[in-house]
Amino acid sequence: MSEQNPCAEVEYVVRNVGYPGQIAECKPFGNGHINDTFAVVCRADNGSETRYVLQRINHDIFKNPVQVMNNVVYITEFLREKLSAAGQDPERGTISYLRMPGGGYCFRDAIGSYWRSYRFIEDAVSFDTVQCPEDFYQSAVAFGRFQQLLADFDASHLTETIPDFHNTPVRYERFRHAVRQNACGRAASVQKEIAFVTGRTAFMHTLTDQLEHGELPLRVTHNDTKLNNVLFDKNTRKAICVIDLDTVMPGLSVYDFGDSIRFGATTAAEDEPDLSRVHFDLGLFELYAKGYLDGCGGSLTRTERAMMPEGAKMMTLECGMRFLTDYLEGDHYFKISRPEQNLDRAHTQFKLVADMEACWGEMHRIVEKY
Ligand code: ADP
Ligand code: GN1
Ligand code: MG
Repeated sequence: MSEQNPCAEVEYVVRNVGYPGQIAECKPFGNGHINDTFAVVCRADNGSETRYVLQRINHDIFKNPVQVMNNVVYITEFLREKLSAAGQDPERGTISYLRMPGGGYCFRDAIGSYWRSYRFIEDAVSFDTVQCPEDFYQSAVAFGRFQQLLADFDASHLTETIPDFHNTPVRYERFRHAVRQNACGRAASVQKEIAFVTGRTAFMHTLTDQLEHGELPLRVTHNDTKLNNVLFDKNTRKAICVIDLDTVMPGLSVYDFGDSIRFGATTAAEDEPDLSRVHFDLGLFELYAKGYLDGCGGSLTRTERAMMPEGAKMMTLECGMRFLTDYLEGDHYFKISRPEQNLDRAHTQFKLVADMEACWGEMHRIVEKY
């Protein structure tokens, strides 16, 4: 096997993680920005096929993949029990990770990459943009319910897989550092974007201050609540399973709410280059707020509900700042498929922030209704 050839690496892993039967197919899959995902089809002697998701965990980002797997296995086992108790099918409602040779849930290949695998949830789809409002509502209920299911999960079992993940002031410090370093000589060309961020530093402390003062409770949250991290049943089009659990950690409910809004309550894709097509959609904001609160089943405090608009703006601003940071640093964090994609992503997020500011009162009136 050549160490330089990623295909040979994948082939080696597929042959050595202990899948049953013959490997019929293995191809790249999904649109995540972080891990490398493949769909693997295994064929048994009787011809029946079983599909698996195989992922190379991004080791640059997740410094300790074994701890990531401890977290996600703990969480999915907890969810499995809850779903079974509620008379639901845990095989569709959560992820089932495979044990790897050696007994753990991670496989380390010859060049030091970490891999994991889980059963493919059949007849399920995920969406990269909101195609119909009902899907977005469904995803909101799923993330709200996820929050509620984990309400009594003991957070001391969890390792913080990426420290300060949604600590916006810390993210801002890293952004300032990237501007100062100017590693790729790109800072001069993005002065307007840099000014957009620095003009909002006071706002960035809002949620972390409230957490510190005990006004917002620390919960176990998903922290990456994009629409494409929910699977929908192909036939009923109901949201069935929340995936991408690598960043499930202690966090704020408004982070989960807000991250879904920044990705879904918009008229265009996250990387749309034509900003005239990017608008914050207040109707989708309201629909998601309703679905999220329905899913949470009354478990959020009054302050959490009141701070949902702040969560939306914070996650959008923070994500835009992270895309801009990555652009300044040479695109090493988020996967890109074309030059300037991270800059386009930053632009859409800043456009959404500006749109939210323009209807700030309206956003608050909406959440006060519920
Ligand atoms: P990343 O961290 O890179 O975002 P994800 O775990 O979210 O990785 O997986 C990437 C994409 O693969 C998801 O957004 C989803 O579209 C798809 N996907 C992952 N698991 C499944 C599954 N069991 N069934 C169907 N699609 C899946
Ligand atoms: C990444 O892994 P994925 O594609 O679901 C990122 C999120 C960002 C998102 C932006 C671990 O999510 O924090 O909000 O891209 N995940 C990580 O699309 O950094
Ligand atoms: Mg994902």
